[in-house]
Amino acid sequence: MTKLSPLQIERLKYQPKLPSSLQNGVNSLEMVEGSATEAVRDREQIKNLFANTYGKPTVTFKKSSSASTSEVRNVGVILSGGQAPGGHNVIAGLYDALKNANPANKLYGFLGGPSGIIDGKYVEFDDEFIDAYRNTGGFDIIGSGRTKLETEEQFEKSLAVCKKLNISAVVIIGGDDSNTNAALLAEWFVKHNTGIQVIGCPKTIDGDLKNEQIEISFGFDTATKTYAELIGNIQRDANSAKKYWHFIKIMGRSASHVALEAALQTQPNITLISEEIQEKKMSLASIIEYMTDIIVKRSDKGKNFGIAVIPEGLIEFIPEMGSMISNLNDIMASLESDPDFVNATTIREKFEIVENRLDDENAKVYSSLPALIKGQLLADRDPHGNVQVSKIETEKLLIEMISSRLDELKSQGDYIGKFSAQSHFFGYEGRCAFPSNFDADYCYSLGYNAFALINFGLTGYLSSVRNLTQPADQWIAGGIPLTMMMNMEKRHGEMKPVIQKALVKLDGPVFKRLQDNREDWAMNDRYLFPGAIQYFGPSSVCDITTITLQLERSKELASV
Ligand code: FBP
Repeated sequence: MTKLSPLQIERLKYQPKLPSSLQNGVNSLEMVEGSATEAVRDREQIKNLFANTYGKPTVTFKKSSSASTSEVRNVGVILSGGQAPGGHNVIAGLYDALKNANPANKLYGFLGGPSGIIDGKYVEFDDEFIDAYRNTGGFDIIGSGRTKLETEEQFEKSLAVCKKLNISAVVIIGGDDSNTNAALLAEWFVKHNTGIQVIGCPKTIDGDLKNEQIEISFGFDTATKTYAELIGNIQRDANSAKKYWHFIKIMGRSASHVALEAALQTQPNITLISEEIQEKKMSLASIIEYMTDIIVKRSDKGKNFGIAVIPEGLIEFIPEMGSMISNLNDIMASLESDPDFVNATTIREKFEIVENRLDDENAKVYSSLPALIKGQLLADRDPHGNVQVSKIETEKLLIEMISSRLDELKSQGDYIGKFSAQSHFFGYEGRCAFPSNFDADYCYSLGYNAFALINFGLTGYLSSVRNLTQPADQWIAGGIPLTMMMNMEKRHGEMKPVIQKALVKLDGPVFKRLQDNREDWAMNDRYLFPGAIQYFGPSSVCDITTITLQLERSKELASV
């Protein structure tokens, strides 16, 4: 028998909370339709591409006094993209709702992400299987993957697998790219009269799959609390030893929500926010100046230590870097099939070939970088054509450049301090933590609600649970048409329909909290030590959501 940790044993007993509307099961629900919807941008193009699923209304669920019966349904579920705490609970909620609706219903899990539905690799869930994973972190129940579901051949293969298993609905648990896949698959299934529905669930620790209808993606709560615990621990160490500057890169592929939230929970000396850097058009040199200035001023006060939080996606937001990376992305495909590049015997030869292919200004930027970073920028793109920013050691780039700048200042007599830096990257540490109570409840509700959407015959919808800063029984369950969140963006050099990413709003209350405090936090050590996530104890400690969600929701409520 598998040995379980004491916390694992306790968490298996946790009963996640549901919105009151869902508490009597999906057969006792009424669906209320909102008005027809439109895409966020590029409406005509999105409408043409999604002729069968575009413009549907938002929906919410209400408890109904009468109970209906529900026909037998087989459903397939896919975990897609990066791990996020709570994924297992989405599946557990889906399973419980489906069995509650009709015990003859079956739930299949496709293995290894979207490729599972294409290749027909699956498992069938039963009580024992699901019970072993309740309230646990990770995606290991069925695994995940980043295959992009978009070709005719992939759709046909998926259809054949669904037909074989008599599956009439597929739930895709993923981020913006994976839910774009969900929208494409939903449209294809309707267009080909397959009768198969597709429902998405908003997942990503990055917190960038959100909009007016989706308050937050699941996993953000647990991941940010985990990083905040680690940053807090390092702050205590730094404040004890008083000899290191810690440069901490925090995950979040593009938007800086994770770094911002972790910073608000811990109050480090420096926090960079990519969106601000882009907005102010700050060059790499000006970022170095900004950070160096704080380091020198702290040193003048006898503080040769500190904490700098750096968002993972920073490099793409620095204007000259972003332009160079986008140029590099466009030439990557041709480079990969270029014999000179492929057969180059030294990395320096590769750098030279790249510099010759890039536009002049971009070539200058590329050649100015340390070899370590130049090499990392050539690593494989992800299946969506993005640079894998988690592999680019921006924290080390900053340390190296700041060190050189401090040496210059020292030689001019403008700095007499000591700079000794440690680099960290917190990302994978937070993606599979035991879900916080918030994520355990939210995920279970999202999964449960996904089956309600299926039961009402909807397709091309994202499971939505709102009013999240209130106790769970007051949460509002419903669905949002996926096309409502879409616009056209360039991917692999081509314009494609994609779900719009939510970046940090520089005029929003969350960034403002940092802006109002950062000068104070830079010089005075206002470190907070959040400690580990608490699963048991007073609700004010265990069930509390992120500062981001609280500030965004209170602004939203104030404007109603
Ligand atoms: P998703 O958007 O798929 O949830 O993944 C987000 C993320 O965790 C990013 O924060 C990070 O840049 C990336 O995944 C890392 O991907 P990988 O797991 O492939 O290394």
